[in-house]
Amino acid sequence: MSRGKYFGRIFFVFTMFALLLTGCEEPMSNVLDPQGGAGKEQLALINLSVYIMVFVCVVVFAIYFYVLIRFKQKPGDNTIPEQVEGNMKLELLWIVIPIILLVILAVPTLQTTFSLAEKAPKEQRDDVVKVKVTAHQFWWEFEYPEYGFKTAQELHIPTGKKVFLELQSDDVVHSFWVPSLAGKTDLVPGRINRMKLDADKPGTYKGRCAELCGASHALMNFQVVAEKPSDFDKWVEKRKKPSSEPQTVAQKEGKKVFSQNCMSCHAIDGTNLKVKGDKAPNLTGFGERKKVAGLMENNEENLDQWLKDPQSLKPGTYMPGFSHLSKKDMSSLQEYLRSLE
Ligand SMILES: [Cu+2]
Repeated sequence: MSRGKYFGRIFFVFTMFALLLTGCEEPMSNVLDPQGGAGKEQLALINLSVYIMVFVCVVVFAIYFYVLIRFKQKPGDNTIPEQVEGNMKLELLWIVIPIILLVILAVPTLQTTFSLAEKAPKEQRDDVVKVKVTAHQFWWEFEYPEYGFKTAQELHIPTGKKVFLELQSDDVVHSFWVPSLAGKTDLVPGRINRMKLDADKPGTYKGRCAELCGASHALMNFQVVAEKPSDFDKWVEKRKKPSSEPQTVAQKEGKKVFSQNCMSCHAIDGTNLKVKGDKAPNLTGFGERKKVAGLMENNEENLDQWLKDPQSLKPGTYMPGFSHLSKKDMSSLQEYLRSLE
């Protein structure tokens, strides 16, 4: 192969990689553009390790090329250059320098790791929000112990406040990851892990499961909705006193269909429905959620498809399909779900 062709091929491969990487970047989902304090602290660690690596590479390659040129064998010269094996000074130098570099890396890494996994303060504080996160195959449950309610698939947080998360799993190992806000933390059955995060600006940030956990691992997405503290407080009030009672005839019918088909797994707060399922996402305020099943835009078509054939959208989900419902029951059920605020 000619040299030109060879470099042409390498150039092609790298261009393809670059294109692939640009495809990875989604808005509001970028580790290198953190939108909160925790993400910034973690980016500082990434940067520190990159600077150290670049420094090591530059020094090693500079010495390498110097030696390559300086000690190149000259024509007719068969003498062996001075040998340095067993040289105490040199040996010490290349043991001590890496140790110093590792210490420079280790101290801030350990500090940040422990500080971001801190326990939440016991007392209730104005600048702190506590959330218990439970991962299930394949959905996320968010409980606000201080406010006394649970929600699913959408984690609401106030901007500028510290959010202390307690993470646990209901089944297998999952990993909680919101690229724009903070690095991953595993959720391990039988264990509680902790992490802190915060958002500077209001926005909807993408979250996902980052540990292979089953057939729909790649579909186990969630949203982090960061709001101004005043908007967050309004949301909390609404969740505490949700409007879950049906108004129209169709909605009333829908509530009946819900109580006969969905209630053993799903709960809706603020109704007179006695049994409160907690095997599946709490649906209080479902009409205001951005996504159906944490996955698709919350519109009529997607909700219809999800209720009729969830397996086709999230393989392995425990949600059964309800395609056997009559057309009328299905449409009133959907009307009721969409009315929940
Ligand atoms: Cu998972």
